[in-house]
Amino acid sequence: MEVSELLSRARNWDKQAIAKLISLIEDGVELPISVERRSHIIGITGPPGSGKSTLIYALVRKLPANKRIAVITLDPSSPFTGGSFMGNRIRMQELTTKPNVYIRSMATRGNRGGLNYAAVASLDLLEYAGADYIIIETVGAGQTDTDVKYVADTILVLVPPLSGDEIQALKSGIMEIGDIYLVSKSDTQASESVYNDLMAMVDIMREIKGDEWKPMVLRVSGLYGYGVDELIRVLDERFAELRSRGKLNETLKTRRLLEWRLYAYELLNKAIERSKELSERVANGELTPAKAALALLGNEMPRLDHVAVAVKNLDEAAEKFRKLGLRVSGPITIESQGVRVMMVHLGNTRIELLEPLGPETTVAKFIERRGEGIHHIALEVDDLGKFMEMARNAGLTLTGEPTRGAEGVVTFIHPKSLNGMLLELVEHVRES
Ligand SMILES: Nc1nc2c(ncn2[C@@H]2O[C@H](COP(=O)(O)OP(=O)(O)O)[C@@H](O)[C@H]2O)c(=O)[nH]1
Ligand SMILES: [Mg+2]
Repeated sequence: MEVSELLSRARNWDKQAIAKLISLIEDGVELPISVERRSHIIGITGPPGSGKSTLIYALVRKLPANKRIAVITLDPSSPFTGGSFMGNRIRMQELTTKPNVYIRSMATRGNRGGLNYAAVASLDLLEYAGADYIIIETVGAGQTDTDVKYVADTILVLVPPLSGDEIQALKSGIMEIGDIYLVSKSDTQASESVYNDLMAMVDIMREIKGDEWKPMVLRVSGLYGYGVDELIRVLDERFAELRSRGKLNETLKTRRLLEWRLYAYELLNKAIERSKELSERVANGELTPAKAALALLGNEMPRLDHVAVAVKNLDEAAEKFRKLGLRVSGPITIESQGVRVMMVHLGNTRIELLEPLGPETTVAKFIERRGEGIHHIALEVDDLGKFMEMARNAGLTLTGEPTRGAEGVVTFIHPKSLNGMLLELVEHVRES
């Protein structure tokens, strides 16, 4: 089935279509979706065994049957999908047969933050499919597992009955990110002191963080359903408020950024795995780790920095490239070289458009002599001094000492000494 057909089915909450599309996302396919915020995205985090899955079960059962509910669990031991062998697993799996409930367990692939690219990209799809609630279960095990804050409108942190020391340990990481702290397993005796501890913690944090930060502390028992109605009421109220204050789109921005970052991580990881030759050269000490990292990103030196084209009318030329769907930046004027410049951005290099500032400039004379066309090509080198020395040793003529350009230091190799090619050498100034 075509992606477009699947998408229109997903729009009607066809769970099979949603499942297929998420599998495509997991294969790295980017779906043509533009997101409009509509779902309350609720992150549920807490240490393993704190009762997250059980609470989700209780929540989903109590949410109205006319609401579309999606659950994404990044918990490898999720009882919803058969990952664990606990007694109530069968009962919990029954949720998946409800037509309004879609549950998906996803691999974390060892990524930081518990979330991976596919999980984040799936939010776009689920929102497009009209989910009213999207619940994400992440295993909050430490400081780095907090990416969920970039996608969730509301974060629930579950704190099970713990000793004082254990609570101290929790505070260092996930205790910072909660919107609502839930004392889980509140059917047990030990939960009372946790409640008091959390209230005290929230008071202290509020003093530090100011009034903007007003987390709540509630008691719940997923197992017996205590406090779940109250939690739903609080969640719905909060969502209405976030929506009316325009906060949903702020989360969308941080979500896009996270999705981008996670996709890049995955590409990078794959590239590292594939780069047998590079890794050998690093291991042997042939290539420094830093240079190899640049090479991995397609920035092995020297690289083609740009191809420069002399044009009579810069704006007209730029317009043609824009019409080809390319991004054009500039113009900037470089008096010392007598040109006005725009850059056309390509994958890993650029086309530089040069318009002469006046009839006496070298570019004007070039156009007069040879017409419009390729004027020079530019190589980026990582050590200009060293490269110039190699050029001199090779008998090539440099046009002069390096000068400061817009992006770094540059010099040229004269075309008479290099088969008619004017070769610019540039060393970019990189932020260190
Ligand atoms: N007494 C009690 N036990 C609970 C409650 N919620 C979960 N549990 C138990 O705690 C264990 C871990 O629960 P689970 O929901 O899988 O935790 P998760 O790892 O955070 O998802 C299971 O044995 C549950 O039966 C609760 O509200 N009260
Ligand atoms: Mg769980």
